[in-house]
Amino acid sequence: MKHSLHALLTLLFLCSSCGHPSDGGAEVWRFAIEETADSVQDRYAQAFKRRIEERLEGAVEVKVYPYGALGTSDDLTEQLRMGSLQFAMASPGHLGKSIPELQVFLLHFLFPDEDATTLAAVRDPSFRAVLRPLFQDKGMEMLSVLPEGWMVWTTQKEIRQPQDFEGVKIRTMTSPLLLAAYQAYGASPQAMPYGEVYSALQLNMIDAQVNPIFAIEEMSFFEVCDYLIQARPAPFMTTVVANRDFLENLPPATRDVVIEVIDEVDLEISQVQMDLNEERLKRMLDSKPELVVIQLSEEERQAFRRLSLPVRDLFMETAGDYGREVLRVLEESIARASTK
Ligand code: 6CS
Repeated sequence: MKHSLHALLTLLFLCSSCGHPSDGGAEVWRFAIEETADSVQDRYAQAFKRRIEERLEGAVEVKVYPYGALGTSDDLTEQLRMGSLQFAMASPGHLGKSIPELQVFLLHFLFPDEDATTLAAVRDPSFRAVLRPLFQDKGMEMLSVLPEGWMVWTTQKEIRQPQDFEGVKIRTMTSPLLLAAYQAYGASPQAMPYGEVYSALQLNMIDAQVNPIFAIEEMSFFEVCDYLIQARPAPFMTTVVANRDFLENLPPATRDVVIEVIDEVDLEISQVQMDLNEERLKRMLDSKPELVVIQLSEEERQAFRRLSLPVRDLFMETAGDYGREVLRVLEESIARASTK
């Protein structure tokens, strides 16, 4: 209800011309991201903007809205569905509340260690095909799936085994499966929007949170923690989405340009993402050398992996037959990608 009101007010505020030029100037396409300037999502959206504007020769201007400008991730999804945004990033960590099958991306120890294999699996046409109807049913078109780097725990204490999580209040994104994932380790997870995490850590309302390295730096979470724990439970994933009616109603040649540009940006972004994560880790350690970085050993990871397996059953229960199919196709895509 609160989100609907927020979306409606934003729609009225933004949508005086709903993307169409009123003065013969460029048509405006609005692209909202769930992260701040110079994040992985921002680099993606800026590359999309540059190429679209160039390719469509000034007929279109892409406006990129960073996190906070238009509300939380849930607000962005709602605005996209209502048509006040044409493009947005929508992460399964939040979108899984309304599309439970997407929580497949949140399962721990499902994706392989090799980034290239994960990338090939999420690009596999059969996996994309099984995901697409889930978005279409909600008025969206899924254009891409994007890994943004391994999830890292930021904590106040050393965590090497599940018992160390006992009593730790860890913030997760808002999809319910994430609560189950951390409850399985014995932690006390709490879901909240991205924008509230820093102050919750600062005020000791939570002790820990989980995000990829670049995000820990961009949101300054490292300032309010002592440890970065690299257990590689799952990569952070997002999806790039468009309003379905908007995309369907584009002239075919323009729609082809959008698809071409998405393919091109997809190819560039994996290296950008890896570089950003590496660079931001250095930056954090330069500004806070006492930060302790711990890489769990394979044996230590196995203890978490064992506890994570029953959460797959919970996923299958809550995501139903179609969710089981999504998991099956993803596992096949991972297996295919691993043999390449
Ligand atoms: O933790 C979150 O809520 C957010 N984390 C990242 C890296 N991107 C967007 C998402 O909303």
